[in-house]
Amino acid sequence: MSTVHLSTCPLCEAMCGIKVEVEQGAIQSIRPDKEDPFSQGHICPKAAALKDLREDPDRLRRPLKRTAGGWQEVEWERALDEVADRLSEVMKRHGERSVGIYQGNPTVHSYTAVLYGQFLTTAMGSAKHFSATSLDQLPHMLAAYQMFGHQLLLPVPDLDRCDYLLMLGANPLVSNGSLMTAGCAEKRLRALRARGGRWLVVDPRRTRSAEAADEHIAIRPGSDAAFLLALVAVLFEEDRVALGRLGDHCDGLDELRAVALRFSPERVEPVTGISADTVRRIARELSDAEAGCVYGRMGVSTQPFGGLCGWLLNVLNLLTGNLDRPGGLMFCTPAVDLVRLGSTMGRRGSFGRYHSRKRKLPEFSGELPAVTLVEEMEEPGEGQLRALVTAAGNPVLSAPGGPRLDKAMAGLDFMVSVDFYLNETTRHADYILPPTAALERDHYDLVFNALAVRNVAKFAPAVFERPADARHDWEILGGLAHRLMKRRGGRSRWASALLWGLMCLKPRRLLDWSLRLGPYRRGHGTNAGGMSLRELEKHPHGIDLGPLEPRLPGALGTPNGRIPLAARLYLDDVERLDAWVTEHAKGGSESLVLIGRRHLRSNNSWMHNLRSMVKGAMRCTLLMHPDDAKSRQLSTGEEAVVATGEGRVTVPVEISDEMRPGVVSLPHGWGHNRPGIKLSVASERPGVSLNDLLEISDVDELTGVAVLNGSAVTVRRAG
Ligand SMILES: Nc1nc2c(c(=O)[nH]1)N[C@H]1C(S)=C(S)[C@@H](COP(=O)(O)OP(=O)(O)OC[C@H]3O[C@@H](n4cnc5c(=O)[nH]c(N)nc54)[C@H](O)[C@@H]3O)O[C@H]1N2
Ligand SMILES: Nc1nc2c(c(=O)[nH]1)N[C@H]1C(S)=C(S)[C@@H](COP(=O)(O)OP(=O)(O)OC[C@H]3O[C@@H](n4cnc5c(=O)[nH]c(N)nc54)[C@H](O)[C@@H]3O)O[C@H]1N2
Ligand code: SF4
Ligand SMILES: [Mo]
Repeated sequence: MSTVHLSTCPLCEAMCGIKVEVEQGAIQSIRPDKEDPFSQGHICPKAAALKDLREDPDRLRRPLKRTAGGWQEVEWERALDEVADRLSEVMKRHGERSVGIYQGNPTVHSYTAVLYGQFLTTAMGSAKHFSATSLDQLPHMLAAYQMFGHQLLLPVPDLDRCDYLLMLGANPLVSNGSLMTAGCAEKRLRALRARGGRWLVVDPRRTRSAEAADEHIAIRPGSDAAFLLALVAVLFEEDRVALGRLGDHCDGLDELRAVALRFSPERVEPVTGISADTVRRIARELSDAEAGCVYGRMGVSTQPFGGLCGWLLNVLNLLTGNLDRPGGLMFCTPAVDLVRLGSTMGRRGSFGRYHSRKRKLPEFSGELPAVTLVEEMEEPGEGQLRALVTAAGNPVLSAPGGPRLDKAMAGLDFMVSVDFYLNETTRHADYILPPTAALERDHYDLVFNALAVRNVAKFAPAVFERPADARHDWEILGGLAHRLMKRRGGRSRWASALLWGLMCLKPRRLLDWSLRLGPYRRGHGTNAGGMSLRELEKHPHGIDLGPLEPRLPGALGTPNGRIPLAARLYLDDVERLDAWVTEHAKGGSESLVLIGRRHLRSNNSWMHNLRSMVKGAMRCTLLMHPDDAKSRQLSTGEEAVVATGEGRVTVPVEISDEMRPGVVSLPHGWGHNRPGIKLSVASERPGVSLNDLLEISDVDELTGVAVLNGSAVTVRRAG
C-alpha cells in the first residue's frame, strides 16, 4: 500500500507543489500537484531528482571527523562539542574576527536554516560573514534598502497583469524565475503574450526565454547600465516621465535628469550594440504601455555595473508609473512579513559600515563580499581568518578564484562544514556535519513566499520522519550557536539560555507565531479566523491570498519616508560608468567576453551526483558563435583552452549562433575532479569550473559583487 504526501519542491524559487508517493519508506513517484493554486501542476526535471537525492549512497548521514587515518564517523553530541571547543579556542587565541562563516544558497530554501543560521552568526559575532548573496542578488537588495528603506522590500513583476515586459539578463524558462517566484513561469509568460502583451528579452545569448519572447535584443555584456540610462534619457527628452501616484513621494528628479541626459541612445550605441532607434522605440513602448514592467536578474546583477543596474531597474519602473501598480513591478504581502518583522527589530539593512581588510570592499547588512573570503584567509595580521564554518555552500566551485580558495582553506587552523556531501569545499573541513535532506523536514517558504507574483502561503510537513541518528540543519546550527554562547561566558550565557529555550520550542512554533502576527492575522485579510499554522495545515495544497496589492508609501522605511531617485552613491558610480562608456566607445578590444549559463537539469554546483540530472550529452561546454570558432579553427566537440589572468581550463567547444559574436559561455558548478571528494557519479564526467577562471579582482566596485558575467578571456585550440 502506498501513501501520497503533498509537499513543495525546495530546490529553486518556483515553489512547485508536488505529490510524493511512498511505499515502505521508498519514493515510488514524484508528480506535480495540479491542485496547488500557485504552481498549477508545473514541475521541472529537478523534482524527480529528489528521489535520487534521498537514495544517493554518497550522501552523508552521520558526522565525519578528519583523523590521521582518514575520515571517521563520530557521534552527534561529541561532534558538536568538539567543534564548539575548536571554534572557541581560535576565537580566544586570535579574537572574534578570526572566525568566519559562509552560508550558501540552500539556506534560503529552508525556513529553519534561515532562522537558526541567524542564531549561529550572532553567536559567532558575525563580523566575518559571507554568503552567496554577494554572488547573486545583492544589488537588488541594496537598491531596496537605499530607495525603499528595507533590504527585503524587493519588487517583483506582476506577471499575470503585465502587458509589456522588458526583461534583462534572466532566463526564467530555464531558471524557473528568480526574484520572481512564479510557480509556472513559462505558462504565465506565454499567457502574457496570448493576451496581446509584449515580452522583450535583453541578453547576449538567444536563450530559451529569448526564443519564446516577442523580441530578443542581443546586448554587449556589461553594458546594461548604459542601456537603462539611455532609456531614462529618452523619457526625459520626450517629456514622458510620469511618476503617477508616487510622484509626491520621490526626491531627486532633477539630479536624475541631469545625469541621464549625458547618456543619449546615440552615445551608448557603440558600447551596448543596440541601435539608438531601438532604444527610443523601447522607451516609447514602455511609456505607452497600460501596464509595463522592467525586470532584470543574474545577467545584470553580477556584472561590472550591477549596483547601478539594481538602482536603474527601480528608477525606470518609477518614472513610467509602473512601480507598485498592478501589472508593473510590485511588492508581495507575504503571510510572514520579514520586512515588518525586521523593521520592528530595527533590522532594515546596512551598507558600508565597515570594509574588508585588504581591498576595503563594503559590508552589506553584516556581510562582506564573497570575493574577499579568500583574502581574509590569506592576508596576515590582525583579523586574519583562521577558522571557517561553511553551511549549505560550496564556495570552491561557486565563488571566483576556486584554486586560491582551495589553497587558503587547506591552510586554515580549523574548518567545519554543515553539508551532506563530501565535495570540493567540504573536503577541507575537519568536521562535516550532515543535515537531513529535503522531504525529511517541514517546509515553509519564508523567503520565496515574499517574492511571489501572487500572495500565497503553504506549509508542507515532512514526508519522512527524521531518522533517530540524523539531525536537521536547525538542530546543528542552533546546537553550535548554543554551545558557542555558553563557552563565551559573561552575558553570552544569558543569550545561550534564551536560545536553548527557543530550541526547545521547535521551529514550528516560531512559524506559527510569525503567521499569527503577520498581515493576514485574525481580523485582517479575507479569512476571518486569521492565519496560523493550523489554518495552513487545513489547506495542504496551499492558500491563494490574492493578487499583489500596492504597498507604498505605507511600507517605505527610508529615514525621511521618501524615495530617493538619485542617491549620492549611485550618482558617484555613474562617473565610473561614464568613463567606461567613453573608453569602450573607442572599440578596439580583441578579447572575447565570458558569460555564464544555467541548464534545466542543473542546480548550481551540487546536483551533478544525481543520475537523472547528468544523463544525456555533456553540458559543460564552451558555447561560441560560428565566426569566433572559425577564426580560431575550432569545430564542435574539439577541445579549447580558455584562459584569463587567473587560470586556464580545457573544455569542449559547442558552436551555436545563439551566442552574440565576441561572447562565449560556460556553465558554473562543474569541476568535480578535485582529489578527496566523494561524488562518484559527478566524478565520472567532472567538467571544469568556470570559477577557476574568474578573478576575485573582477568586481562591481560599488557593491563588491563578483563579475560572473563579462570577464575578458582568450580562447585557442588545445594541443
Ligand atoms: N560563475 C558563476 N558563479 C556563480 C553563479 C553564476 O551564475 N556564475 N551563480 C551564483 C549563485 S546565483 C549562487 S546562488 C551561488 C550558489 O553557490 P553556493 O550557495 O555556495 O553553492 P551551491 O552550489 O548552491 O551548493 C550548495 C551546497 O549546499 C549543500 N546542500 C544542499 N542542500 C542542503 C541543505 O539542505 N542543507 C545543507 N546544510 N547543505 C545543503 C550542497 O551539498 C552544496 O555543498 O553560486 C554563485 N556562483
Ligand atoms: N535549472 C536551474 N535553475 C536555477 C538554478 C540553476 O543552477 N539551474 N539556479 C537558481 C539560482 S541560485 C538563481 S540565482 C537563478 C538565476 O536565474 P536567472 O537570472 O533567470 O538565470 P540565469 O541563467 O543566470 O540568467 C542570466 C542571463 O543573463 C545573461 N547575461 C549574461 N551577461 C549579461 C549581460 O551583461 N547583460 C544581460 N542583459 N544579460 C546577460 C545570460 O546569458 C543568462 O541568460 O536561477 C535559479 N534556478
Ligand atoms: S521548477 Fe524549481 S521548484 Fe519547481 S520542480 Fe523544478 S526545481 Fe522544483
Ligand atoms: Mo542564486
